[in-house]
Amino acid sequence: MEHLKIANDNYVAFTFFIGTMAMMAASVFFFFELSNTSKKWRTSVLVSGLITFIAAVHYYYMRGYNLATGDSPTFFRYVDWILTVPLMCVEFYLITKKAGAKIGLLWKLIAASLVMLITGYFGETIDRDSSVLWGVLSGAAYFYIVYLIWFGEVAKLAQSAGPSVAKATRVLAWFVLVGWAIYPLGYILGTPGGLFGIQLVSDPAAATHAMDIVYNIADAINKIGFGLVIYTLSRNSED
Ligand SMILES: *C/C=C(C)/C=C/C=C(C)/C=C/C1=C(C)CCCC1(C)C
Repeated sequence: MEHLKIANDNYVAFTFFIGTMAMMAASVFFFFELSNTSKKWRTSVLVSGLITFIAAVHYYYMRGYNLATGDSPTFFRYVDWILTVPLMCVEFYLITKKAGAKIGLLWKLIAASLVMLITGYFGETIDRDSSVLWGVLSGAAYFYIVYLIWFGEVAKLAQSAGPSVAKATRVLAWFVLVGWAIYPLGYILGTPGGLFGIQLVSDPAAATHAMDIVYNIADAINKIGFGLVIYTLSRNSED
């Protein structure tokens, strides 16, 4: 059997390894902290741990797949997102529930995130030739989520949920607006021939590598950072 070695300048493999460890460490942290989290916030912190745990398992596989084949593990990537992004919607629902969030809001967020991810998957795999169209559809669903969180129901409920929930929602809203916007950048980088006439990396292999590095960085920021905001809320909230 051929021995697999990671070249020192293989930043793709490096970010897959560090991503795996970071997701594992974050999961252990969130799970162990559950026992000294107040009852009111326990489900929210548990969901934070589930998000990083699901990602840890996928990163473990993605890292192996990438090392063995040199390819981008698009399939595992999207399976991971399809599970973890709806769980992030659950977090918004849970923290605004005390202010009267209805289950319908959760379904709206989940439906929009599924549209965003399924169209993105089509653009990256099945229908590469129309990646611009799929990217635009995905972007529309993304902006709908941003709208709900910044100006729509989530924003309104957070305002009436007390100062600590309002503050945490504001920080999470920034994650969605800025942190999640890193993903379309990865998509543009990885699209052959570029997107909207933007071609940042012309060599196809280099473009895929750039895309994976961008996605890996975005996942670490968004999954661990998001969880830490919830964790901080669980410690600070006096209401
Ligand atoms: C933990 C994983 C997260 C938070 C993943 C988020 C993914 C996105 C916000 C992806 C968005 C995309 C677009 C807005 C357009 C291009 C296609 C996608 C799927 C990369």
